[in-house]
Amino acid sequence: MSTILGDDTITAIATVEGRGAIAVIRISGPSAFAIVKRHVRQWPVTERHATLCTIRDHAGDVLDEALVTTFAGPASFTGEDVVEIATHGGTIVPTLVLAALISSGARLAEPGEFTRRAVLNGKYDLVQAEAIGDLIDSKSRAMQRVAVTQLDGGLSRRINKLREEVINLEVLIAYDIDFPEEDDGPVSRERVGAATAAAVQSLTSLLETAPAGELVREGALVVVAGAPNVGKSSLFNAMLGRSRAIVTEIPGTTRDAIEAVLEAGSWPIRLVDTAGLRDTSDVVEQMGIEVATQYLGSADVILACGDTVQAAAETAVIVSTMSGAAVIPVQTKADLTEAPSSVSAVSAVTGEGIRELLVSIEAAISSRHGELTTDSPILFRERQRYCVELARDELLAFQAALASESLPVSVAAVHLRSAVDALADVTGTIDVEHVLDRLFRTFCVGK
Ligand SMILES: Nc1nc2c(ncn2[C@@H]2O[C@H](COP(=O)(O)OP(=O)(O)OP(=O)(O)O)[C@@H](O)[C@H]2O)c(=O)[nH]1
Ligand SMILES: [Mg+2]
Repeated sequence: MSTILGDDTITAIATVEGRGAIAVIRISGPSAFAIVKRHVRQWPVTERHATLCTIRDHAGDVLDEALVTTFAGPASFTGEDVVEIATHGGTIVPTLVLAALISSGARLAEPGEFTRRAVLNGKYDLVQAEAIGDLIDSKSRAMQRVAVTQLDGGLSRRINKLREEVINLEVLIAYDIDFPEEDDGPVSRERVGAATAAAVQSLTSLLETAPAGELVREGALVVVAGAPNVGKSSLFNAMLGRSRAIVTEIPGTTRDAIEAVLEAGSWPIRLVDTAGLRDTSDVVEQMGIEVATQYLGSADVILACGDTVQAAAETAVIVSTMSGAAVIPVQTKADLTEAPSSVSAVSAVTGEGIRELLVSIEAAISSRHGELTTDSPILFRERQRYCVELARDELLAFQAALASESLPVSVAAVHLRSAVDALADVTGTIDVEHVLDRLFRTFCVGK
């Protein structure tokens, strides 16, 4: 693998700004070692070993005692020479060290530029680079799990395998094109048809993972709904484990929708508390109800609250007419009644039934979207889904041309090349020689 070196050396503070124990300044590029050497008296002798060093500015004034670690390219994050300097935290020290490196010739990195160089140097593919962003942006355990799997190359391997499947198809076709005189040669139409159908199927099953990916990213929308004063905000707070929404004994307390993120088993959820549904002349309350109605329309799960079994069931019927969501009737204030109920009974006061409700929510989401398997690859970004969909459409076009015999095979094969390209776009791999290599290796035509 040849390393593409950026012609300049970039640097940035890699940790979040503010008060903290340490900050890490990263520098990458052909002059990284030379630049850092100007500011470090005892240059670290052993690569990849953190060495305590004194960092100085141009005037020789001490800036900090810091741990310096060197990574010679290509065995580094970016593939270039990299140095990481772990200074004391806060704002001043890391900024002074950064300024010293810049004054010695480094350039302040653009956002994502370290990862960009890592991709250009083949250390990561595009999916993995996206996974780094997703890992950092993770808002739930589920998202973190998906991102770690993608970073490990799970989705990339699946994509590469699919691409190979299509390339194998191209190989079959190429044989047909090269040796048309062998009428019923080793490659029958049936064989091509079966291989195409199998590839379409593989792409379709991968596409089916996209909704789960979107759900992990966005969180399933779970809306707490019901008449005023039934205890929706109290339930919302009890599920979150903190007082987020205002609770009073006055009906009509909640006016706006309040959102919070939490996890129900394996799914991340966006839990929303809404204004109580009723006919009212209060303009602000009406607007709140309007907002609640919109949330109900796009909900995955609705908790239909009522302070009796009967009321919860009635609420469930009403919200079912307003939404296609899974509806769970929830009897609130269960501590005030003794009668066992057939619906989920919860108490915000005693905490009774809250855990069970979360289990029911998880089951409702899974029954709508399938079990979440974060350890197997899923399409997690719109860009990935778009490329895979494009690849499948091209294969379907090829399949149709093959079935109708409307086009010469050599022309129909253009769709296969487009499918391969679309899959290569997912991981950022462009490899046009691949099919030729494979053709000669597999068929040994001795040509
Ligand atoms: N005993 C008991 N009282 C509850 C429970 N949940 C809520 N309450 C009381 O019921 C009243 C209304 O609670 P809220 O949580 O504000 O009800 P809400 O449905 O959000 O009301 P609006 O926002 O006005 O629609 C308050 O006085 C709460 O203390 C519960 O589980 N047990
Ligand atoms: Mg409320």
